[in-house]
Amino acid sequence: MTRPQILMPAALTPHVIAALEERFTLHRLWEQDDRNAFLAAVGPDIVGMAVTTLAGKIDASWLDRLPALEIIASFGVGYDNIDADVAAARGVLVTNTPGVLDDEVADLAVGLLLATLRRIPQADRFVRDRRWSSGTFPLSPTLRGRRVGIVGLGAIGKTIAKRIEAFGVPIAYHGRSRQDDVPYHYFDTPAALAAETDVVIVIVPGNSGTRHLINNEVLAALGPDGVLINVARGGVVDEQALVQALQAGTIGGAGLDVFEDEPNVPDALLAMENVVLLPHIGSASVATRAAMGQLVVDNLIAWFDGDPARTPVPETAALNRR
Ligand code: NAP
Ligand code: 8YV
Repeated sequence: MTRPQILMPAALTPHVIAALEERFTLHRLWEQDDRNAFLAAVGPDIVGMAVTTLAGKIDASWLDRLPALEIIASFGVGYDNIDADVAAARGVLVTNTPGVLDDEVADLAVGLLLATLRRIPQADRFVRDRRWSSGTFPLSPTLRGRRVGIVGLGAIGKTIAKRIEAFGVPIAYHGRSRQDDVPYHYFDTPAALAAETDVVIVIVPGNSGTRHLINNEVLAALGPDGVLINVARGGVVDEQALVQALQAGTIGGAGLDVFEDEPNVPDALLAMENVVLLPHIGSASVATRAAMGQLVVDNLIAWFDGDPARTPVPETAALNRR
């Protein structure tokens, strides 16, 4: 029996590569000197792709070169790296890695919130720079007495909310629709949520509907003591407006795991003391990345074994029949 041919544009983890090589013929595009020539040669035989969200957009121009493609298995829950509507129109199933990273990303979001409010990285720099012997570290803002707003009360948003509950502060949320089965107050716009809270945590998907959802108006509503935490996608926040709001003191601080043009971070943010900046590490523990990789492998194996894939994205779920 011929082995299904899988294209990997950019390297996933060694475990994923090894597991896929056991079952499939794996083409490592990133190792090719002439990628166009390589794709022209193997493209017609490719039936599956294993992709990471960090390897550029998989759009119509890719699908044009892969006429036999059946499935794109993506490493990450957010799949803004794939044009899922185009894939659906061409009968290509797309899978992502939901669920297995909820706890890890929620832990990171809460850590980033505390680090931002209590200025933990700044305090660490204070000790390392041997400034402690010349004075005490300035007093920080606090989570005490605050109200926390979550923009995007989905799988990860709810997992964050559970953790915030333990801190004993009130929680509210915004999404496109009210959820009847949650105990948190609902606001129908991000600005209304920001006006009634002192911390806004953003955890929605990145797409055209959420682009710059957090804009000037929302930042102004958050107010001078307000803190923005973004663990979603850089494009969900208008980064220029955020820089201006931080510079003008319109908001008090920000904790950012994601940026509009990763890995490029605006110089203005690097120069600020009231921000904490992370290199998109929400899910980046050894264990969680392994679980995500395994789900990529499981989706491809299930599909080519003739079973439904494990975690299809909604746009292509109707294609998940065998
Ligand atoms: P999810 O379960 O699908 O939840 C998404 C939530 O966003 C839903 O509650 C949805 O509620 C809300 N939403 C969607 N579109 C919206 C809009 N236009 N306006 C307002 N709310 C909207 O997704 P998840 O698993 O929690 O993941 C969320 C996102 O987090 C991912 O897509 C990814 O971009 C990001 N993420 C980042 C990291 C990291 O490393 N920093 C790691 C994992 C995930 P409604 O349908 O009611 O609007
Ligand atoms: C990963 C993520 O950093 O799952 C997501 O949507 O943003 C993160 O878990 C990313 O997928 C790595 O490629």
